[in-house]
Amino acid sequence: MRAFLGIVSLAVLSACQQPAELKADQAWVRLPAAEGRPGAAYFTVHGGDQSDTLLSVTTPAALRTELHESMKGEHGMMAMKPITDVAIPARGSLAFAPGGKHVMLFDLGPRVAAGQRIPLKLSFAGGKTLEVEAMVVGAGDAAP
Ligand SMILES: [Cu+2]
Repeated sequence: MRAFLGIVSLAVLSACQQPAELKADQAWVRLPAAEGRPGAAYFTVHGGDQSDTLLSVTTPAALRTELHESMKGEHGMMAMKPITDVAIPARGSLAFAPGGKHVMLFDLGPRVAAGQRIPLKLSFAGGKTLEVEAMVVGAGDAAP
């Protein structure tokens, strides 16, 4: 009986202490409607056991990137502004999605096309970097 209880409490303990790992998924990139305009990258970050801060997202497919947030500006027009130091809550998740936070991809390489996958590198204040493959979709295509 004691052995049985021991096993049960061990199982409960390990369920509570399951470590959460910082990771990112559901990454995709929308190409610009016109050549020379920036594209946009979206993804979801899942926090680890400790909160962290997303500092930058880069890709070899674009010369320059910026973290942005879209919001309703004056007269109901959508506007966007650069953001820095995006907080990722411990064990929480944060989505970069159309109409909200996104990564602007400036000077996309001319060979980047719909249907491809391009790597995104996410850098965090805690020192960790994550690389995810982003599905590339055309300007008018639905989110994958
Ligand atoms: Cu933007």
